[in-house]
Amino acid sequence: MNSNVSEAIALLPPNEPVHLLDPDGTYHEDPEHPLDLDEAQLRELYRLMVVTRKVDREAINLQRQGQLGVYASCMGQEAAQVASAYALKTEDWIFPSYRELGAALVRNVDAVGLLQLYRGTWLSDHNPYEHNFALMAIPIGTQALHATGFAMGARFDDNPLVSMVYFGDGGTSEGDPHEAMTFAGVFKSPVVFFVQNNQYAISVPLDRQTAAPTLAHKAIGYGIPGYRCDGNDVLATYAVTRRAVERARSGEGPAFIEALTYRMEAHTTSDDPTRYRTQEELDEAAKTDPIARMRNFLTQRDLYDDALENEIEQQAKDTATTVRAGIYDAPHGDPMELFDHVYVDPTGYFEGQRELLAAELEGGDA
Ligand SMILES: Cc1ncc(C[n+]2csc(CCOP(=O)(O)OP(=O)(O)O)c2C)c(N)n1
Repeated sequence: MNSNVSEAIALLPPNEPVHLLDPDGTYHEDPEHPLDLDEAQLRELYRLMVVTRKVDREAINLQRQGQLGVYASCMGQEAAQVASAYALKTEDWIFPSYRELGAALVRNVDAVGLLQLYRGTWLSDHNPYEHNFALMAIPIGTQALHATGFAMGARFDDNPLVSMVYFGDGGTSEGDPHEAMTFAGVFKSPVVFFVQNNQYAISVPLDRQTAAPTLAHKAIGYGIPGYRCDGNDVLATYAVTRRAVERARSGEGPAFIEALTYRMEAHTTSDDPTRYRTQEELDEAAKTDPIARMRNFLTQRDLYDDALENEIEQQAKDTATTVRAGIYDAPHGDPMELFDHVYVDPTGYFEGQRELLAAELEGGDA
């Protein structure tokens, strides 16, 4: 076989996504994806998913009570997010979209800070350098460029970090990820493109998003290997991501991972999903719930009991209570702060805008 052809074939994703855990918790050995997690880590993955779901629900409730302007739930995507973030080292960087609460909690990003952005009380949500976790990106796919550039800079500095960027199935149609992947492929940037294929981009289903056989097949066009995993399987997602991350770290270049999952909630709290998907579809998706699956696995291995359940439930409740206390009626801050961290040397036009807002606030018109 011509070597170009065999090289190209090596970039193609497997026919079936990597899957290690059945919904009833049965675990399938896969020599290519060995489980290098001890008992404490297995419990930790479960705990992180439970806490994520609890805080996610609290955020939806807060939005319903008028405390958040909007919120984008990650319900159903906990395994994809928690496992992929967990597969990184703490020195690695994460570049999230607006839906990555689960990844943020792996990095101990304060959920109160994160949700301030959705409340509109604070200009950003946290200090990225404290957690190696960039700010949430609302414009689709822009963070792919940031992650790629950041990874490239680290390589120039001989810093062995890897950056991982999250975007959705819809994001794969945008120009920014395309540019980022083109660049990363050519220059072998140590970046992992982690795509949560949650089946919808707002109301647009996957079959209207792309004519590619799978999203992971797109990677070959950039000279990047494409991988696929069952994104509701926390162990498969961890194993696939871990390999891709270590491959990138060792200088072999970027990777593209398509994690197959399902967005159980609305796109955001402003969306009405009953207009584009059926209850039957939702019921079917609920059978693949990532949290129940991991609980079944832990139970089968005698790693789960009432004491653990109570401990995790209590922790999840406590975190949700802290979030509620921190967000409820949180003061809105000084609108003039909007201008504080934009430029080191502000432009004249920018200064003009600052003065305009100050005058409006003074006049009581704003
Ligand atoms: C550049 C840009 N275009 C359009 C939008 C409006 N928008 C917000 S979310 C979204 C769909 C994104 O879907 P996907 O990438 O699959 O991610 P998901 O929301 O499902 O996680 C769109 C089009 C935006 N935020 N930014």
